Amino acid sequence: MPTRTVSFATSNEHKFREAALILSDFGLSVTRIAEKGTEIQSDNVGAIAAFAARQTSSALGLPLVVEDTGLFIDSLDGFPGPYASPVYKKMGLGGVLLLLKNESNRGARFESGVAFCEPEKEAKIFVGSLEGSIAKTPAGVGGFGFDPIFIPEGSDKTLAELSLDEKCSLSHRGKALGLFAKWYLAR
Ligand code: ITT
Repeated sequence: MPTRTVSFATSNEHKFREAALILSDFGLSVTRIAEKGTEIQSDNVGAIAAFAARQTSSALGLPLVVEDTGLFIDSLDGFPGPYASPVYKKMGLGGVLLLLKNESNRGARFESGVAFCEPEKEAKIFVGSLEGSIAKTPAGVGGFGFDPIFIPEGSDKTLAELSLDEKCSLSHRGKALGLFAKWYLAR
């Protein structure tokens, strides 16, 4: 039974659902704030989340969490990295698969940066990553974003073929939010 509530700022409903599931395992319930602050340009997902968390927390006068995810593809020198959102919207999964056509090195990783911030204070940052590879073709209907083409290391299924519980138990987001929850509860 959740005993404490955390505010989570995101424009992404899927991300919110995953965050709520992950944090409920720690007895934390989550309230969504649909407005998330400015996404600065940086290679560092923790720094991106921290800037938005500090800005939104101070604007609303509320302690809150922001999470930023990047997808880093080895053979593309880390592209799209933190620019996963515009790349997903403009190119889609098909565009990314086309960039990797005939590429044998399909290694990739998701990185999640979680930032907790209280108004006018410095953000506290937690990071988690998930190593894996880019599939040759999309598979699965679960999850969101790049899940249908991302195969976690040690698996033969894409993230979109896993249940939400299975995805969250191994994901970049699950790891980073797990670190946040432990710290938050121990404060
Ligand atoms: P907020 O910044 O408002 O939270 P967003 O959708 O812009 O929402 P991100 O910048 O963190 O979130 O993520 C960028 C994109 O990366 C996102 O739109 C998805 O397409 C993709 N993405 C993020 N997390 C993912 C995940 O767990 N699995 C697959 N794709 C993901």
